Amino acid sequence: MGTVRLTAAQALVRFLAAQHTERDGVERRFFSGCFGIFGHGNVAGVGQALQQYSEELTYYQARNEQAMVHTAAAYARHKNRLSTMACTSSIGPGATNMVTGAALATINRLPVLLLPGDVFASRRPDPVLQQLEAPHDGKLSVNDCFRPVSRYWDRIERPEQVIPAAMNAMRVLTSQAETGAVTLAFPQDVQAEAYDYPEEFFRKRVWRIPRPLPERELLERAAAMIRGAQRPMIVAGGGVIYSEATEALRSFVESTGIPVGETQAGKGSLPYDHPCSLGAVGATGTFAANRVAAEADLVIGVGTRYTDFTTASKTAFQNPDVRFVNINVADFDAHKHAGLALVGDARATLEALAELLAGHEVGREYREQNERLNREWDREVERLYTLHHEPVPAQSEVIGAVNAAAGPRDVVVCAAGSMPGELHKLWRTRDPKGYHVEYGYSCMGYEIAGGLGVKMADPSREVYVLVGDGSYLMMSSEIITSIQEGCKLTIVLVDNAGFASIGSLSRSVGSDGFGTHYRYRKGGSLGLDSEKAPGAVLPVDLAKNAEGYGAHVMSARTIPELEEALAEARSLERTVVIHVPVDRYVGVPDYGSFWDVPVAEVSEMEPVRTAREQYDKNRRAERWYL
Ligand SMILES: Cc1ncc(C[n+]2csc(CCOP(=O)(O)OP(=O)(O)O)c2C)c(N)n1
Ligand SMILES: [Mg+2]
Repeated sequence: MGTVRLTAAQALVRFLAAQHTERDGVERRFFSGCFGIFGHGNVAGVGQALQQYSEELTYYQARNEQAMVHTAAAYARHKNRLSTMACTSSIGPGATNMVTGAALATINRLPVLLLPGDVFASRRPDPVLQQLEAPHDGKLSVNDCFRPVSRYWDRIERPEQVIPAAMNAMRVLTSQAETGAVTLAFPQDVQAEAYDYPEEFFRKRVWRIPRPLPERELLERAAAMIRGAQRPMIVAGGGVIYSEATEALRSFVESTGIPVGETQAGKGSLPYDHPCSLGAVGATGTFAANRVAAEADLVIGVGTRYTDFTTASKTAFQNPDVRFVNINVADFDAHKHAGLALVGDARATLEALAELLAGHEVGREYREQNERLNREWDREVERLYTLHHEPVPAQSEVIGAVNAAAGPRDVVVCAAGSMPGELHKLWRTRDPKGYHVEYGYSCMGYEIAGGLGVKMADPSREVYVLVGDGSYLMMSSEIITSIQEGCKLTIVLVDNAGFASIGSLSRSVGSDGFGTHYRYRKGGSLGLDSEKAPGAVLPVDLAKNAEGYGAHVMSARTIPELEEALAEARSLERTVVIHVPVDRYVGVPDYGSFWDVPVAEVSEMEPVRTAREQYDKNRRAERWYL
């Protein structure tokens, strides 16, 4: 085969355009486009290549490099990791802006390809604008920051290195066990250098996404453990959804009667009203799931990393004899809590287990208890949806109104603040892709950028972004991208003049909401929860801000006004922002759960000492699962 003379950047872009994945006989392109913000570190290299091959790989503009990585990660999540986007940045600040996005993608196990520009490989004009000089290390650049937050990291120092770097990038991005951010640091001189690339490099490539199965003997041991358990429960994580295992899970639990608690990434594994659904489990869990978890003698984790929110900091499972069986495509997760490790694809493994368990069912009493808990929980949701709190509503009522306005296939997107915990408990999910809360990194500022990624992944669904005022202030500029690309979002901006979440956490550690209010300084203080006459709330008008970006903006002071605005929003084509004030002090209760946040061991402040005493008591329930 012949060769073709291209720059390193042209070669990489042409390669990306030719990559595909295939699972269950369905094939699709792996890279749906490339986000980028240009500077001297990529305009003449990757930028030129994207222009030259704009028919093969669509270029998207973003406002902020961190945000574009969030958009790519959200896109990949909605596509069950079978497709994603690439992101190109200049050198220096453009590159390091992507580090947070990389961490988010890697922690959530979502594939994104990052192409930060890098300083000259030749080093001739050093130090170039924005170059970090390290007296002790000639090879170091700011892009070394990506190493711990990438699943594969490489620096392309010669044009021919594009070939092994690109192939390794694809291996990792398409591996369901390994995937995360992949960073190919791309020196600005090398991007523009030419090489005779083999034609073969650019042929269409289809990366098969397999459905591996654990050994038969391990499956049989797992089946025996399930048969022997009196009170088994399933913890459904994101792996259930990425593997498209929700139907397999449903039939597994319908035949066995085993109830299901869901993690944040796993919410939607069962519809909320399925009789085997206990809803959210763990620190932000329902009383239904948490009661069952406390007594469970066998926990079957499916596609879960068991974060501290899922295990309530290892207090959720209190049965002294509790054992774990973990179905996970990643060996690392399958072995957690000394579980029987079923390393395999969630769907294939559940199907294989179901066969081995044919005819097996949990006891009738246990099944009925769980069905009853499901109904009781839904009554609690209804209560919290209809608090009629005045003069401004509670956040749970806002969730209720948005849930009622959303169609069954529509998607709710969120990431940080008090909203994720409340959504985890209260959102009635009806579709496996209907719930998109980024809670691996819980990154303020993800919400709008992430919502954009979801909308790009599936324009047929309405996307409801629920965002707090704190998160909105951190990063809302992708509203502009959503308008530029005609990707309509319905953004519900929940305003409580600061951090309700951290405010309440602050009170629980004895700190009176210190540093969590958006208020004028008065008497030396920025506002405390107990203060009788704090400084006034800052005169920030977030609705006007959104209007300035070009969004269609509505304000709602009551739930009926919110319902009206949501109804109007459905018929609009442009991104909508609905600004709603809520009462920061009316939260959704915890239901027998704990989250380990250490309280100061010594303090001059009496409330801190009291909080520490309580903390020491609560922490006694933490255990090892060995
Ligand atoms: C980038 C980032 N910085 C800090 C935090 C810690 N944090 C979590 S929630 C929160 C406050 C969020 O405020 P807002 O969006 O208004 O939501 P609310 O707590 O009021 O519901 C903070 C500071 C975080 N999760 N992400
Ligand atoms: Mg807030």
